[in-house]
Formats: sequence, structure tokens, C-alpha cells
Amino acid sequence: MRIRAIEKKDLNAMFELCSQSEISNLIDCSYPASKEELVNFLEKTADKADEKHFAIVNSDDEFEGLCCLRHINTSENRAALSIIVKPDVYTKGYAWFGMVETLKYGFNTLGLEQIYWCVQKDNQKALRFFRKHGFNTLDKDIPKIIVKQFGNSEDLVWFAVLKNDDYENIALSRKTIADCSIIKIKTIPTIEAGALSFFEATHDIPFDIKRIYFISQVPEGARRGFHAHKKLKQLLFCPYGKIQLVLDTGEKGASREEITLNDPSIGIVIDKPVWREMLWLEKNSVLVVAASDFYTEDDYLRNYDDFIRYINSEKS
Ligand code: T46
Repeated sequence: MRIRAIEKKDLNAMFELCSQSEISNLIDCSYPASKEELVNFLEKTADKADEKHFAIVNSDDEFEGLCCLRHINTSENRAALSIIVKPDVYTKGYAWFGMVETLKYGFNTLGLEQIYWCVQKDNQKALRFFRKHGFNTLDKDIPKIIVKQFGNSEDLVWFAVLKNDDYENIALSRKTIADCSIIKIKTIPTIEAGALSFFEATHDIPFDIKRIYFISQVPEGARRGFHAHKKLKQLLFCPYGKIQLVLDTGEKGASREEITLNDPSIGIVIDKPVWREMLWLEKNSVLVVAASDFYTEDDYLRNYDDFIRYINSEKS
């Protein structure tokens, strides 16, 4: 995954994406409705200082979505962010990846101090996405002039990030994800010699450890998991690299949540049947699991329907 300048070869996929009604959910940002206009638009915006558009591409350099900074104001060091990805890659990590890379570009390359965005109050999908990543309520000041630029609408929910916010890890300040605890693994830093992290069974995690396994040498973009465990309790963490973990409680509604593991001192305790999927965002990232029991294939629910049946039968 990476973001790069939009290229001619992206045009068909980009046009298809821009023709979808979802694009109308982007506030104050419209992409042209014909291929010719799109070509003109890209030529015109390529050198513009007040807007930057990027393609989000997969490891084969294929277009998966768009992210952009607009209203770039270099005297006030602010800009507006928008992001949209192809529906077939929803929940695959592209939107979050594109967002983080665009924020990094805005803060580190353009030297911005604040990046803001807003969504319609009824755009539940977008609100869920931002809330899932830890952006809850707006605690930053959005200048009135900007609110006015976006039509002064009461139907908008505003979000903003400041240069020094730990936006990549903002979601990690949450305590739970899909009913599982997010724990801080005790970590002792040293001066110029790295850090040592540790946890003790029953003291730091709520079970005894009978087995430890780890997953390594995984290429970027590979997916694993797609199962739940009936009884096994686990602590999952990523001591090296970047892995997206999707957890799904199987409850109807918003039961599927994702978290990016890229901090060795963050662990997820799964102590109930929860469906999990893992996406390797960087090659060679390592996932370590401390588990409460020995390996037995009988404990796996490898089919989603079986998982739903199992949790329902446990409830009754
Ligand atoms: C989990 C996620 C996070 C064993 O023989 N012994 C073991 O201890 C384990 C964990 C696996 N295996 C065998 C079973 C399969 O034939 O190794 C093979 C690969 O396992 P699987 O396809 O389940 O791998 P993942 O990455 O999908 O899932 C693993 C764990 O299995 C699972 O417990 O929660 O990591």
C-alpha cells in the first residue's frame, strides 16, 4: 500500500469511483463527472499549491482510492482532508492507510499545523470509520471562516488533528475493541539501546500461558485468520511492523472493529469467541500470540456461519 500522484492509468478506476453516489458524501469536494473533465481536472490541479490529490494504491500499484488535502492555507498552516476508497476494498485498511499518509504529508512535508474535515451527520459509515480510529468529538477550534466555507451547516460533524497529536495511535487510547481489552504491555525504555517489554501470566493478563506462537515472513497485503476460538484466551501483539487486526463479535449492527497494531507495547486480550482477521500492512511484520491452552483444531470456528451459530447457542 502506498499513496502516490494520480497517473493516467488510474483514470478508469478513478472515474468509476467518482461516478458512484457515495462521492456525494464528500463535503465540498466534487470530482468531475466525465473522463475528459477528469483529465482536465488532474492537469489543472497537478501544480496547484492549495490542493493536493493522491491515489491510494495496492502493492501491485493498482488504484484503490483517493485522498486529498484542499483549502491548503500556508499562512494559517491549515488544510481540509477528504478520503474515498473503492467499495470493494472497504475494511481492508486502505482508507486508514491513505488518511495517515496524507496527514503525514500535510504535517511533515507541507508543514501544516492543523488538518480538519467534516462529514454529514447522517453519514453513519464515515462517522463509524473516524470514531473507530479514535476521533470522537471535536476538541479543536475550527475557525468560523472555515465553517462558513462549508456552508455553516448544522448537519456537519467536524474533526481535526494537530501536528503533534499522536494520530496514528489515537485509537490505541481506547480501552476496548469489539469487547476485547486493549492493554499496555509494560515497557522499559533505555537510552539509545531500545526498549524491553514484558507481561506476566495472571498478573498482567487474565490467564495462564500454555503456548506461545508467532507469525513471521508474511508478505505485505497478505491476510490470515478468518476464524474464532471457542474457549482459547489469547494476548495478541505486534512487536515489529504493522498489522491490521479486524475483530468481530458477531453481534448484529456495528460489531466489526479494526485496530492497527504497530506499537510493541500494545496488546489485545481476546477472552471470548471473537472472529478475527489479520492484514499485513508491512511485510515481515510479526504477530505474537500468548495463548491459554495447547493447540487443538477442535477449538477453531473456521466458518463465519458456524461462528454465529456457536455464539447464539452459547447465549441460549
Ligand atoms: C489465531 C491467530 C491470531 C499448529 O499446528 N499449532 C499451533 O499452535 C497453531 C497456532 C497453528 N497450528 C497449525 C494449524 C494450521 O495448520 O498451523 C497452521 C496455520 O494456522 P492458521 O491457519 O490457524 O493460522 P492463522 O494465522 O490464520 O491463525 C493463527 C492461530 O491459528 C489462531 O489461533 O488466533 O493466528
